[in-house]
Amino acid sequence: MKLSLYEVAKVVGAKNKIEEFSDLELTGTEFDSRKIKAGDLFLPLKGERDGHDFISKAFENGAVASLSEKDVEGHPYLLVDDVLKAFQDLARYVLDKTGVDVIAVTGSNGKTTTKDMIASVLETTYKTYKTQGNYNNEIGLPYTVLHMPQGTEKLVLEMGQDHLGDIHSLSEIARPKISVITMIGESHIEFFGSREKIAEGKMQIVDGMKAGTLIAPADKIINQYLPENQKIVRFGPNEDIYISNLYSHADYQTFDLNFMDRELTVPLPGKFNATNAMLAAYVGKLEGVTEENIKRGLQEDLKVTGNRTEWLKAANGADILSDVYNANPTAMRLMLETFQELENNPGGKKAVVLADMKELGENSKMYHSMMITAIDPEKIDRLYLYGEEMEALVEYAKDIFEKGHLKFYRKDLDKDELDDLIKDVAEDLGENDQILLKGSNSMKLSEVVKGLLPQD
Ligand code: IGM
Repeated sequence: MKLSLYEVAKVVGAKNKIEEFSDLELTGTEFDSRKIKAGDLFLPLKGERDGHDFISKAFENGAVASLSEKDVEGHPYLLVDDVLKAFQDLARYVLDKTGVDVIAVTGSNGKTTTKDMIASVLETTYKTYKTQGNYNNEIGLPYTVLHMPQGTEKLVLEMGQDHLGDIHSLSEIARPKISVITMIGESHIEFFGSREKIAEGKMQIVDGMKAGTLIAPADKIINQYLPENQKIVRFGPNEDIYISNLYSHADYQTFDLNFMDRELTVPLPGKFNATNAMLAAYVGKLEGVTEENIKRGLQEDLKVTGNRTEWLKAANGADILSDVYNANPTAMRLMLETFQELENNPGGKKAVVLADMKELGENSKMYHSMMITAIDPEKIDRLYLYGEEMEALVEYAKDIFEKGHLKFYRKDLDKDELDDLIKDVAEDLGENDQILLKGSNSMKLSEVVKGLLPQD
């Protein structure tokens, strides 16, 4: 949506004299200076490095203004105490101003597929936008809001939780009209301590809702946290909404729903995808989508997010955490931390494959070598590094990994050892192991993942 500098200044409570600058139209917002386009507002967030160090880079790349926690020379800026908070306030403002309907989705597994299915159903009838990739945290959610196209009527937002309270803040920003909890699982139980706490965290999805609808599993664990001022719809056998006559095929499911006349088909494997589709169909009903369109949205038009972080099963049973489509230092560090915190599978070890992060500019080698501070050899049994930039990390990693536990593969003008990497990773991987792969798309780590998956 179109925002002007003065308008944003008001929303974020800019503390500097903005009258010094003339008002101007902002075309977009970015926190990664590599992505800045002419006319954008830059948001210097804290990651591996402090975004404030990149303000001049952002202006070079065409930014017309920046938020900032300190004074900026020679360019329009808005002085605030906390850039992240300002960014979130701005997202809240945009939601108010546009009046878009927000559908929020959380759950341990299946939230991404469910989000995609809901968006696919709504898209048949409304101008719809949804969370891209894994942009489901305190930065990703406001980013999604600020990137929704002009005229969006329905916004489907994924909400992730690493810690108790995360979903509370996200719900306060998003103020959902409909909230969907796909399941109460066990992910990040190491931070939460118990499934109760996970349930409590998920249920905070209603904290920002006025009068709306909560769709939640029949799982008793959430009963103690149910809100009083919302319409509540539970799903499961003999509940408010449920599946019957389910026929599960290798790559599609057919089933009936107690609130629809037609039989439905989803072109995805796994019974849980019938449940995800039921949730999407129900949201469609609530929003006035016809049965015909619901069916079409789930069956013909369904596109599920492929390019994101995903857990996959290797042919030998090992767990693969694949995040092979883009990379920046912050995201790589977060992923390493998350992966290392996971409990090992019984009798299993952990392996990590890291490939070059592209377009990091003149300090690229430094960013790569700094990853050493995010790697704990007590937790990682084998480290595979691949690419010219990653070679900078080898220098440091070889001091902390024993011989044979660190392997380097070249990719430069003269040589590409991708095939050796694929072969070694597959050979070394035990059936109880967990393996993380991360790097920029152009490094083709997707080929390594492919080499581990069951061949069809
Ligand atoms: O984990 S994230 O990717 N995230 C995004 C939002 O949705 C959920 C997932 C993430 C987060 Cl949580 C926070 C930040 Cl601050 C990513 C970032 C992020 O983009 N960090 C970045 C950097 C750091 N540290 S982007 C980036 C850097 C690009 N920058 C280098 C440092 C490029 C650059 C290189 C050289 C130059 O001269 C100028 C720019």
